[in-house]
Amino acid sequence: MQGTIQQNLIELTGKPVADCTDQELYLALLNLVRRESEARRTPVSGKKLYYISAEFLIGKLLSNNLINLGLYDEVKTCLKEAGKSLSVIEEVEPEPSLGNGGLGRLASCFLDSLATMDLPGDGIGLRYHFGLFRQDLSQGVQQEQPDPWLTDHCWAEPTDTVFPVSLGGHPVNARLYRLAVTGYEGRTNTLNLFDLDTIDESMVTEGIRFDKTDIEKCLTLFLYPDDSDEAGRLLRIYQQYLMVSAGAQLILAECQERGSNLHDLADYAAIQINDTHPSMVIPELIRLLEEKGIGFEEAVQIVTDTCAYTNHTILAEALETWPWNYLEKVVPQLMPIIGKLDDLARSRTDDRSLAVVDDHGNVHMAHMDIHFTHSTNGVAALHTEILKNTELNGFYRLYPDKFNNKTNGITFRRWLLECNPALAAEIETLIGPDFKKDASRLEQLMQYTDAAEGDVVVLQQFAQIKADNKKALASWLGEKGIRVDPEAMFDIQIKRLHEYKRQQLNLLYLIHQYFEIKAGHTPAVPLVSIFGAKAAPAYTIAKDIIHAILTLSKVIAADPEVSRWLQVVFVPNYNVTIAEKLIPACDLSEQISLASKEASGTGNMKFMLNGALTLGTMDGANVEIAELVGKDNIYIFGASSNQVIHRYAAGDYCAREWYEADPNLCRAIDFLTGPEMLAAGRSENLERLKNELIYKDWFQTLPDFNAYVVRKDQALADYAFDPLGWSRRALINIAKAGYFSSDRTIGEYNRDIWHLTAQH
Ligand code: 26Y
Repeated sequence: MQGTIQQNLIELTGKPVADCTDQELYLALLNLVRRESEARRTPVSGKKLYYISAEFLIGKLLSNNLINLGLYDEVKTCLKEAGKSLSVIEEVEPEPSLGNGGLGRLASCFLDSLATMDLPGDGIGLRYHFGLFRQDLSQGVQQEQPDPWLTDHCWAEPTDTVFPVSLGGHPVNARLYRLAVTGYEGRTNTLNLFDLDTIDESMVTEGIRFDKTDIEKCLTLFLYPDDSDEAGRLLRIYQQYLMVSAGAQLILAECQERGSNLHDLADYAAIQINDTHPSMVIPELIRLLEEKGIGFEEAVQIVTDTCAYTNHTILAEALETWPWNYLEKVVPQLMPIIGKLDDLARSRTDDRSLAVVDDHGNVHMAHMDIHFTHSTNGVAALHTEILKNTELNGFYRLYPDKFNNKTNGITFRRWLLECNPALAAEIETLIGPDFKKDASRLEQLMQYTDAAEGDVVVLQQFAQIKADNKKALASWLGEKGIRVDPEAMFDIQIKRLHEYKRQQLNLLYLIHQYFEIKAGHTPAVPLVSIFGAKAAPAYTIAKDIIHAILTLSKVIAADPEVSRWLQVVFVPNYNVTIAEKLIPACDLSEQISLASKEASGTGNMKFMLNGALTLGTMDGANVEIAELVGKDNIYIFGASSNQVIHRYAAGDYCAREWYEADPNLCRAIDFLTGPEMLAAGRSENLERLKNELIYKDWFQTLPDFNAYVVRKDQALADYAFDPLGWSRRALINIAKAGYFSSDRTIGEYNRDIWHLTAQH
């Protein structure tokens, strides 16, 4: 950068920093970051990765980019000297909600690591105008509102590049928008987002309703528009095809420019398919290669060599299948190719359950991925084993060499340096700065935990940082009218609302605790239980769970006898920005999915890195966390994945029996429709949830209830009676978190699948 930050800001705004508004400073900083990140763009030679994903949950970018470009400290100081504050200026920046959860955030962490490691790797996705939705809880139930982020000044910049895409036989133009992805002391890559010029935001009325049939006007308004009707499902296929067709054209154009003759595409491009949402890129690439004169069989080989697939779930309902006639409406040009791929797949195996098109005419996107890419990976060790041994066992037997594990990771730049600067500074004081680029160095912190007591002064220092972060969170909540006691234990469950993640188990514990307090059995320490979660708009039970938590929160707040000991907080509109405030302030991290159902989880990693202890089941990456920290430094409970899988196979799970056999459980469930709850909430929602738990409970909450209560009470007692021991165990968690850096994950993808060379 030429000149000082101050000189640059004066040049960009035309006035002294002290005279600028926050809006003006935000814009100036955005432009400064753009200039600096452009300077770090270098032409790519050879192979480049394209990470195609329906979601990129990027979060706010200003601070992140300033950190990565090495400008953060200087900017902060310069602003401070002029009486300005970077965190206040950041409030001006809207958070793009271009994702809904783990998969989208993972994609963003990966882009950060790629650029940091000087690897050429770009994202391909869609430029949704209103992202997912903004969650409003003011009426005691979730209501969805549009969440606009495309202000006049935003990070994604339009280009003159457009690609023709045929949607249902009708031509449209996909315009390319580019967003710079800066690496920490690394190269600048690009997130490519496609959109149509014809989108009409004014179509959206009454929350997030719009006419789903006017494709050219509505296509990219929202991520995952409600697919409870046919128009919604068709719209999702239209979205996916816009993304992959424009993306495939971009990839081929770039590779040809870099010297590819397309026969050698796999030497110029690696394409990672993030779950099944971009799977149509396979037939689309084949179609485009055929158009350029390459024969079908060779095209299939080229695409197989170029593409790889990541699976993020074993939930049957999340494995996409599309009826043949839907696809025929949206992408008639792909149908002959999908038909030929089906023939080819059938020629490789007699097992009909592995077909691309099943006997009912449904196209199985994951099956197409596994047959016609060279790599299929799960996202945590346990998840990959379950894929190989059960869900995808037939495929594993057919293609054992394609299967591999890539345990997820998170970028430590955002999830430590940015969100918890005090902790990062303390770590740097103790072990130096190298952990920022080599997370395995965190292991050096183990020296301060060695003795039974650990290094008391250091542990107290860490405890103080946690206490300060909790105060900061309490004051942020206070501004929203929510008063919490920062001396209490902060227990946090933040993630999408889904029955398998079992927010309802946490809810039942809180009701149980309510009864115990009423009976004079107060907990070892006051507890603040914090939730954040969005429910899919058409997911009734998920919305009922939100309603029940909100109602319980009201009941407790109105009861001084209980609220001295227990507070329940539901933070509305949970997003990346809010996660960055909550995670550094957490004592106990809730990772309580039904074992075998959470592919990995990545919030669990963010919490441990920030010195929280985990209360969790042996599921997803919790298993690897437990292995690393040891069983004394994590609270594990509940049925194992094997037990769960057997219970499903036996098909004899009966929730009602558990409900009737356990008086505590019965009392907690009945409370949902007791007079206190009914006075504060809606009977329809509460009754439905109660019935769901007693008569269905598909995700087996009830069998784990008792073990959960015991383990959680143990955690409260340990926290209350052995604070130094708690700090020591928290520090062990930090020291062992290095494995979960997305730099490690990306290194493994590159070693085993992509084979890119670093280029600065
Ligand atoms: C088909 C559809 C509506 C759909 C949309 C989004 C299906 C799935 C998803 C998102 C899935 C997702 O976020 N999966 C999560 O991916 C994380 C990153 O690998 C995992 O850590 C987490 O366990 C998994 O639930």
